[in-house]
Amino acid sequence: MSDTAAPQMSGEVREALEQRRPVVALESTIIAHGLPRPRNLRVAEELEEVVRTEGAVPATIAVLDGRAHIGLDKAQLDRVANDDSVRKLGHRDLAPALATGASGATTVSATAFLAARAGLRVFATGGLGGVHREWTETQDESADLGLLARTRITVVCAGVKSILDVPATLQRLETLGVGVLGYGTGNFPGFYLSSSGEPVDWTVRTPDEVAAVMRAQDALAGPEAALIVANPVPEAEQLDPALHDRVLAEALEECGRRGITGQGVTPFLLDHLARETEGASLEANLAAVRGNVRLAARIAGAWVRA
Ligand code: PSU
Ligand code: MN
Repeated sequence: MSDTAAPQMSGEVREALEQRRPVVALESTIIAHGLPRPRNLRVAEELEEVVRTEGAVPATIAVLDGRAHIGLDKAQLDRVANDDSVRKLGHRDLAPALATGASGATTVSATAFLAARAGLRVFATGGLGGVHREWTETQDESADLGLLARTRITVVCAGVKSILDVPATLQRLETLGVGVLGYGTGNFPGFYLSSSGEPVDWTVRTPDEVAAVMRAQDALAGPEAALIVANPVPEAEQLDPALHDRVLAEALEECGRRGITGQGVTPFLLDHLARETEGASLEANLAAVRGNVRLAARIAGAWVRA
């Protein structure tokens, strides 16, 4: 068990880390369970390409046949995108997945955990998980939040998915001591929307400023919490806010009617929105993720130079 429990790092990622070149961790749940086939594989490849164009090395993270991988080759990426047996793994699922030989895509919590332990410091995703709107009945709060409260990694995201209770999620992040920086904005982004309408306390404008905050975090040597860089989707590429609100209300109702709970909630809502907006939510989602991946690569560059 002891050696198979060790993650398999790709040669390219290992070399980049050794030479202190920029590396960006990418999650795989968005590929396996957040985007429709066959687009998902093209997006996975495109995101890796965006990282490379910015001069950094991509490290997509997933578990295959009971082994965690930091950096996937083409065939492995294809499996994550197209293999029906690929499960959704939060960080608590990693041990059973490794022990049983299972395969799974990693959520933000599992990706951040594996990335930080492998020495990666910058991670890009679409939107974080958070507190669901039905929290008082279901207590559904993504494991992303608790894990980020104890993991030193910088996560670039377009806020939290708007299917969530955004103010409650921001409150939880405050309680948990997770720092939030608005990137070029005083508002917390709204995932498909450029703004959630909620304010952020801190605004930064350059990758170097983010790297300076990361350095200060380390120098303070406080609790091992993450840093969230909240990067809005450009207004020209956001989902029409009125359409967003209408379709989301329907999706939440449908989710409740069908009694969908637990890990199934997020994929159901994302899929429902994509269908009901005729793909417009998908385009906004992809625009957000692309922007986050590009910014993460630039932050990773600033970090290794710092
Ligand atoms: N952002 C996206 N699409 C996704 C997710 C985030 O644009 O599919 C995934 C992330 O992996 C996140 C997970 O960690 O959804 C949260 O799921 P849950 O609410 O079940 O914790
Ligand atoms: Mn959940």
